[in-house]
Parts: sequence; C-alpha cells; structure tokens
Amino acid sequence: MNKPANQPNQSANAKHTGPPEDAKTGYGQRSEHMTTSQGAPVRDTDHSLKAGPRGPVLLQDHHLREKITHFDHERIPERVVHARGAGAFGQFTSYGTAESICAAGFLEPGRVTRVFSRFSTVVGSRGSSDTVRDTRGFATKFYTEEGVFDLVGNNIPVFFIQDGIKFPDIVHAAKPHPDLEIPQAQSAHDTFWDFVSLHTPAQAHAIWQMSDRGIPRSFRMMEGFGIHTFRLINAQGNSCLAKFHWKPKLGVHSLTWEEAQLTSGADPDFHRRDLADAISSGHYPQWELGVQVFPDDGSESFEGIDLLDPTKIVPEELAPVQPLGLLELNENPSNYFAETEQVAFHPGHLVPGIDVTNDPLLQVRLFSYIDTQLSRLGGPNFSQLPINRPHAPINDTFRDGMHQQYIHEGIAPYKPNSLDGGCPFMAEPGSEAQARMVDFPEAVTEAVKERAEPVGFSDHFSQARLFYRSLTAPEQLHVQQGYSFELGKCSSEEVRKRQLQCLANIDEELCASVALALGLPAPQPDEEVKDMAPSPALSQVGQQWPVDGRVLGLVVSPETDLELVRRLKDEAMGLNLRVLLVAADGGKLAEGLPVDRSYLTARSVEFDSILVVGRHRAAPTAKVPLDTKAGAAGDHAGPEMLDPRVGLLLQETFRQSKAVAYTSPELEQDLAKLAIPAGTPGFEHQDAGQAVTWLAGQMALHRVWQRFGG
Ligand code: HDE
Repeated sequence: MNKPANQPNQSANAKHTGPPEDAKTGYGQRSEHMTTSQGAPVRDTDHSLKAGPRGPVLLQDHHLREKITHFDHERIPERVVHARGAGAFGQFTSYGTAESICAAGFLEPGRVTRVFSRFSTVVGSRGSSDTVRDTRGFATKFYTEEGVFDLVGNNIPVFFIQDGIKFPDIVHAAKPHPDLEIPQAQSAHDTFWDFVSLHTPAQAHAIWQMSDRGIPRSFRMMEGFGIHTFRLINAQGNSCLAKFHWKPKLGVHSLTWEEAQLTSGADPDFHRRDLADAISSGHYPQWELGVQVFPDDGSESFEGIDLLDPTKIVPEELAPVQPLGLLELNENPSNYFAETEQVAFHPGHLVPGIDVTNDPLLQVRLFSYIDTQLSRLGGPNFSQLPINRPHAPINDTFRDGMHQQYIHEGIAPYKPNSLDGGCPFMAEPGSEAQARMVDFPEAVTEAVKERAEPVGFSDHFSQARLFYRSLTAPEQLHVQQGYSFELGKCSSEEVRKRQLQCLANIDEELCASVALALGLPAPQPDEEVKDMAPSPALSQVGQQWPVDGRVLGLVVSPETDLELVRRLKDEAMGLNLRVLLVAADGGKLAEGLPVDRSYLTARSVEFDSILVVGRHRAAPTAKVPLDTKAGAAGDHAGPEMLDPRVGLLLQETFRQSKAVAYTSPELEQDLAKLAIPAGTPGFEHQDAGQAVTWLAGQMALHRVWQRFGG
C-alpha cells in the first residue's frame, strides 16, 4: 500500500541496501564446507553422477551442470585496448598546495584518499608480454568523499591523434593484421607504420614510443600524464587550465631493447611481478602528483603551444610541475579478476573543482568509456562492483538493469517527486554544496557546425624534434635503433620510405642513421619545421635516484663462505635493495639463505646489478646445460673454466650496461675470455667490504651509461 504523499517512506532517503557483506567477498567463500552456488552442501565434486561407474552421465546432476555452466561463462571480453594490465591499492596524501587553484576536497591539506591504480600496455591481448615496445596506461581511481575521481592517463604525454574520431583508425592499424592476427603486441609491422607515416600528427607520439620510454624498466619507474588540458576551479569559482603529471620517486628508467626481448621469453609477467614483489616486500612505489598551470584567459594556448592539442607538451622549463600530493601503492589486489579486470575507469569521473576542456580527444573519450563497460562488464550496473563503488554515499535514482546488486527502497525514483518526500534532495540554493556542483560557466563562442580543426593542429613535427633534440647521445642512439628495428620489420618499401621522409622533417641525422640501417637513401626534409629550445627534463640520464627495491643478484659459488653471503645479503637489504641469491642448484645454502634462482632459472634481465662471489668453476661432472644458454659461452666449459651459465649471465649484463662487482680478482681472466676487457666501466673487482655500497652507487644512476657511449 502506498504511503500518504506527505509522509516520506521510512526509507525515503532511498538508501541502496544490499545483503550484509564482508568488505571484499560478500557472502562468497564464507562456508567452511563446499556448497553449490545456492548454498546447499556438496558431497562429491570429483565424480559426475552416472548410471554405474562406466555408464553415461545423468542430466539430473545439478552440481555438475551448474559447475560446468559457470565455468563456460568465466571469461568476459577483454578491453579493446589496454587489455593487459596490473593494479594495486594505495593511498593519496594531499600536500594542501592546490588550495588557490582547485576546490577538490581530496586536495585539502593532509587529506588521505584510498586509490586503486592500474598500469597497462595498449596494443597486446590480455595474455601478452609485459615488456613489449608500447605506450603504458597509468590510470588511478581516487575514492574521494565527493565521489570517484579517475585520472586515466599514459606514460607518454602526447597522443597519436588529435580528434577522437581517429581512435578506431590508429587502433586498427596498431593491432595485429586482421588476416592472420600477427604480430601480437607489436608496432613493428606494416599497418602501424603505414598509418603513422600517412597520419603525421602521430609522429610526436611515435618517437616517444621508439625511445627508451616505450620499454619501461618497471611501472614503478614511469611517469604518468593526464595528457589533455583540464580546467581547475577554486572555491571562489576562479579557473585555470592544468596538465596532470605523475613523477615517480625512483626516477624514470627503461629496459634496453635486448632486455625487453629476452624478458618477453624469460618472464612475460615481468612488470606485473615487479610491482607485486615490490609491494609485498615493503618497497612501496611512490609518485608525486603535480600540475602545470596555465591562465584560463580564453586563448587556450601557452607560449604559442595550443593547449587543446593532445599531440603537444608544454616543456617543464616553461611551466614547472607543481607538486600536489603523494601516491603510494601499498596493497596488492586479492583477486585479479574482481579488482584489476573489473575496474572501470572513465575520464568523465570528476569531482567538484576539476572539469574538462574542449580538447577534441578528451571530448570523445567522455562518450567512449561508459559505452565500452556496457559490453565488457555486461550492463549498466558496473559501478556497483566492489572495485568501482564510490566511497561516498550515492543516490542516483538509477534503477534495475542487468546484475543489479542493490535492493532499492522507496517508490519514487524520479525527480521531482512527493511520494518519497522529495528525496533525493538537491543541494540547498546558495549552500556551499550547491556552489561546488556548479558547471563552470565557460563561454562558448557562436560557431558554425563543421568538420574542421584549429590552425595550430597542423604542426606535426616540431614536438617530435623537440623530444629528440632534448635527449642525450646514448638515448638518441636508442631512438635510432628503435626506428631501425621497427621499420626493418616492415615489408613494404613504400611505407619505409614514407616514414623516412617524416624522420627527415624531424631530424636529418636521425633520418640518415635509420636510412643507413634500412639500406635506403636518406630523403631531404620537405617541410619547414619550427625549432623549439630543448627541454632537459625529457632526458632520463644524468641524475641519481633512490635505489629502494632495486634487485641485486648475489651469485655465490659452492665454496663461498656462508657467513660472508649472509653479511652481504644483510648489507644490501639494509640499503633497501632486494636480493636474489643465485647458486648452481636450487634449495637452500643454510638456514635463512634460500636459493632464489639457480643457474638454470637465473637470467640477466631480472637484476639491476650483480655481485659475483667466488670463481664459479664448471664442475667436472657438469651436465650439459638444459637450455639454449649453453651455446653462448659454451667454448669456455670445462673444470678449469668459468661455468658457462655464469659466463652468459656476465656477458648479457655487460651488453645491458649494468654494473657487476666481483670479489675474486682471478675472475678477470675469465672475463677476458668473454670479451669483457679489464677496465670496462662498471665491471670492477671490489673487496667484499665495499662491493655492495659500490653497486648501490652504480644503480642510483640506473645504468653504466658510458658503455653506451654516454
Ligand atoms: Fe583510452 N580507452 N581511449 N585513452 N584508455 C580505454 O576503456 C578511448 C586515450 C587509457 O586500466 C577503453 O575501459 C578512446 C587517451 C587508459 O582500465 C576504451 C580514445 C589516453 C585505459 C578507451 C582514447 C587513454 C584506456 C578500453 C580517443 C591517455 C585503460 C577499456 C578518444 C590520456 C584503463 C576501457 C584501465 C582504456 C577509449 C584515448 C588512456 C575503449 C575512444 C588519450 C590508461 O573505452
């Protein structure tokens, strides 16, 4: 029976009530004993119900049918882009420095907000490798008291396209060829370079991807960028324009291309594992959130750079990044599917104080993300999933739909109503709450409907040039090698030549070196390109960074004094390093000294530096190594020789320009045979007392850059 109109229903506040629940699992997995999904006990889950032990299976076996049917539907569509990812929970602590520019509550001084961050590659399928050359997604969900704020960015500050209508084009070009579905998670193929060389706004993004930024060492060592310009509004209603940045406390570091390729085979989960291991060992990754701020004066540009063009950065030297707070990830997900897979980000999930601009890429994104969740998460109630639920009270008048979790009360989910007492109420006119919800009164100029772009959007090369010319020599060399590899994988000469023409417009030396590698003539530039002052902030080289969570491979031989091993390990852990103990065979050397990697399972790519203790002779009875590692150092096998598996580890580490210390000076003879000459920078004999500190110093620089000619 309906209540009288003027008497609010008991639950007129239209609470969203649901079953009592455990924060994470709800009723799930509460029973000690196995049950059906209806909670009835299950006696046997190992045998289906049959007509006799050898007879046919009976249709009436409900447990069997329920179990198989559920299994048949376990998969959901993977994300159309950013399918492969890893996530973690954490917290954001505000410095309180944003007060004059932004009214968002989570930016108030000292405010701590729970977050979930998901990092991803863009092109590969869900099961593809982590270390492919690609852009990385960096998306963070802030569960603020004013609702969810999603900052859905990338590790590269410019994008391929300027208008969202081109997104299906770039994605179709980058994904595997549609006939055979190869190559997986790669941009080194014809369709990608065909599109990028024709659609030249993509050149600025492509050069970042060909650089070291395309192969990060770790999610913990990536910058993040909101890319688009957003509008911030302060408590007085004044606005400014802003670009968001995440700055990793550990610095920005990358793999070498060889490391990336080896890792794809040795540990395709490298980045996912690195993030989880760092968190579980207490080396919580941290990033500072910052903003570049620009006046909202109607020009929508800064120092001649169009702020609505997402293929352009504003160099930090022109607009410094102002820190707003600290993100720390400190909790691994407890269920990948429920959390990392089902998390649904949206650039339109904003809180009062943060608004969008007319960047045509951002505008299209505002449509796309809800749309994709409808098919990926199976209906309109995806924000009720535990990972997506706001940590603020909600009352949205939305009802029903697939997978509805709430038992809504009240009878009037519409506005205005009198039957539920008018609930939910709107903010009181003139109240602070109402002032915070106001849409920013941006002036919209009278315009003609047309499919057109702003004039400044036609500059496609100046930012690629700016990036390249801001890098140091070894970084530039890596860019040349990146293009040479990728274009070398293109079978169409027409495509290779067209991309060389683009490179000529970016930088003639870059073009010449890639042309040489491809065996093609280097073309002359065919466009006048604006020169910008280099931005040193774009380089990764030349600074020292904290080494927390960096991985030291401690390679010990059977005759090594165990007390020394213990001391070295403790010393390294005291410097906040992660230590992986490598020995000939698995097991443990002594109590508290488990072998983390045997010679068979160790691979150079896992270590940031290596400390070799002892000489590592190949045992007289050494079996032929079981894997392909045998070949590389095979010449040196034999009882008086360095064990070939250690030899390979050292050769790879040498090529990858990582530091190696050895406590036994005799190892130098072995190194010479491996073509690692005495005096190689970053390859040093060190007394056991100094070795760890010396290596930590080398790791603070990330690599021994001199070995790349730096
Ligand atoms: Fe996305 N993007 N995107 N994107 N994007 C998706 O949303 C899309 C763009 C980014 O870890 C999808 O939930 C369009 C820029 C990240 O779950 C989809 C356009 C930037 C993630 C989608 C863009 C991004 C996505 C796929 C052009 C950097 C992963 C699944 C207008 C600022 C989030 C999903 C996660 C995911 C569409 C451009 C970042 C299809 C149409 C620019 C980090 O909706």
